[in-house]
Amino acid sequence: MKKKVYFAGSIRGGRQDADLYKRIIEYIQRNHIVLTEHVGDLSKSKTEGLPNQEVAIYEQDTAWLREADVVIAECTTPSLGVGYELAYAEARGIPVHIFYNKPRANLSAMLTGDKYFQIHPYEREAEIFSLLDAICQ
Ligand code: 6K6
Repeated sequence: MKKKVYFAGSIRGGRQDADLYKRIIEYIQRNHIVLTEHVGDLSKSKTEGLPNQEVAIYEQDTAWLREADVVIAECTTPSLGVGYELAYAEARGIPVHIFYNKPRANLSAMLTGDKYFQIHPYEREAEIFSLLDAICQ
């Protein structure tokens, strides 16, 4: 069955991994629905120019989180917004999978120490895709 996936990745925290986010999103989209396509491609954002854009972003993203079957986060680039989303998902019992590039990132103990989160350190990008196959069956 198609899953609704909330993909979380850094926006204001820094866009150095944006191309990786795009590849992950496109991979998931082969069989499932990604609610947050704009995280991989900022030109796909639909909140641009709305009055109270920041409030609109918060309202839309938290509504999508409540709707999601699973949250998949790429956390190599630290992001306050992603950290907030992970805690929001945990509070609502939504499964959360966190990926990070082990040689590049020193993930926060607030994530690695929280047994709720399923954490996947990786060294090569290909590892992400085989794990995604198992998560999004
Ligand atoms: C314009 C173009 C693309 O995005 C925009 C407007 N900004 C956002 N739109 C939608 N979601 C956002 C936006 N800014 C942050 N988020 C959410 O927080 C995303 O779901 C990301 O997973 C996360 C990133 O947080 P920051 O703190 O790195 O910005």
